[in-house]
Amino acid sequence: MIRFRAGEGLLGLAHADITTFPAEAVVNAANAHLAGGGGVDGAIHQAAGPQLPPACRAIVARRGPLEAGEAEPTPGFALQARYIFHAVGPIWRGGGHGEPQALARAYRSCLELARAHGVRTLAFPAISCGVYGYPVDLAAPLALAELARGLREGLAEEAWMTLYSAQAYETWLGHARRILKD
Ligand code: AR6
Repeated sequence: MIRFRAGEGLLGLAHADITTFPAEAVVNAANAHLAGGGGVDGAIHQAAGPQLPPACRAIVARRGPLEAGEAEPTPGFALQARYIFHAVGPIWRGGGHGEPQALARAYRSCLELARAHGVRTLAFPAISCGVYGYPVDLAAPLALAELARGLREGLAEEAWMTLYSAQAYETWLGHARRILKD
């Protein structure tokens, strides 16, 4: 676990499972219909319990499917976290279809939800870096820069990247050491 400073805020990296991470809000790498799935989405649904799917369905019924870059909140239900911010990342299609902008927006949308809901600490998975195929060496610097920018603006106090594998943690750490200050 390591922390970097970003203005008044802290940007942390942890080799951890997001479902048990002690943050006020955890971010889910969801799909447009908030329909659940595999990866971190499956793990969060499993841990949050049976109240989560109806809450997700109600959101999509109210506003329609989410575009890449958007995020919507639900309660955390059985999670320790008070909220789940369901963010939809872009599907990687080679990088020339607005993927970087959409990925940056996904992180930004969650920081703005944190601000709106009085959440000071939130934890992110590596959005789009699994099934959606975003190359991690491109996603990591972009995500870290976007989080640092939001923290410097005071949108939240602490943002954590929870990396599920030791290899992912090392990759993100390498990028963080290059672009952030301890
Ligand atoms: N904690 C933290 N990170 C995790 C965990 C966990 N418990 N489990 C997996 N990861 P993915 P995407 C990492 O595929 O690429 C779903 O089916 C994982 O190693 O979960 O945005 C949705 O329903 C990877 O680095 O999300 C969508 O349809 C990262 O989380 C689609 O997949 C994200 O991988 C979204 O794809």
